Amino acid sequence: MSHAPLHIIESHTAGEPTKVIIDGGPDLGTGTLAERSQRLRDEHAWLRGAVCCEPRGHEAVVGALVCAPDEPDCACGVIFFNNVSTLGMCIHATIGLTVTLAHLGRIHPGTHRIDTPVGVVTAHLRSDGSVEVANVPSYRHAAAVTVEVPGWGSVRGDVAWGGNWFFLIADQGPPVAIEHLEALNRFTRDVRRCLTEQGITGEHGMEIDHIEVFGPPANPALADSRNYVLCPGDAHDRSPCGTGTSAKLACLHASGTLRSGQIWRQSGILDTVFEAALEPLPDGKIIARITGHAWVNADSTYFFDPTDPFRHGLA
Ligand code: PYC
Repeated sequence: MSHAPLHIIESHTAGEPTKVIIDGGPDLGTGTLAERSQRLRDEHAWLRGAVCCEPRGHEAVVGALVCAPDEPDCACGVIFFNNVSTLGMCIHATIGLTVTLAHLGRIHPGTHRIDTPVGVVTAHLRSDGSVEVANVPSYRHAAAVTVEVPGWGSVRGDVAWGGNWFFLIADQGPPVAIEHLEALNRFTRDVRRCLTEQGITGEHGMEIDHIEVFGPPANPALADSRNYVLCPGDAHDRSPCGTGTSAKLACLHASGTLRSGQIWRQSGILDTVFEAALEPLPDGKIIARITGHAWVNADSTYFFDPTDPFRHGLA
């Protein structure tokens, strides 16, 4: 099958790539963003192959398909995906999307509502180019859960929702530093496999598909913590992971460690930083506000020559 060309604006947020599909994406019909996201996942796998796999992409890329919103007063709707599936929410890509829409002249500094498969988020584009995203409500689902991981022993972590499901581990496993990427990847993949095997899930049996490990920051004057985040396609997040930072804030709130409005500076494996603060909700959940920068770095047209055997990516 061949397709119309895709118009894509590329950017990175704190080192993590986003490709925003502006034109040429599949028609997903109407319905909520969650319904359309399911349709994209089940019926249009070619898009994630074309955008997030070689030869055009790679496993760390997150795609963001711009759609009509379902909720009123939204600037747009968006469905996030990576090389293996769709994502509920993605904050680095929301920051990338906001900067991309500004680059195209479609939005200006100010606050914009964006419809996503897990609910409406708001993105505040500041005149200095930074973007603050107010995420969907985040919460800690379970504290100090132990999973047995052959070769690594008993690993303890919290289970939390930040727009995706996370298992958050502190001060266990390999050191959180770029020299230990391979070991961190092995450790977190083993943990995720064992969580599934041992029936440890998010609420309502939801799969925990992101694993987040925390260690000390490189420079305590610049960050409070450094993380490594394993994403569902087995790539690690190059940014500090906005949904992972939201999950972290939910845990810090639940343990009484971070107050409303207090700034948490989360650095990622590249030592880039997201600034974050929480706002408590009456039901014990929080709204996490995550601030970061993105830079537009390419404006591309993808062609689908029917004679190209890899036009839909190397699966
Ligand atoms: O920033 O939320 C995020 C994210 C999720 C997966 C990759 N980045």
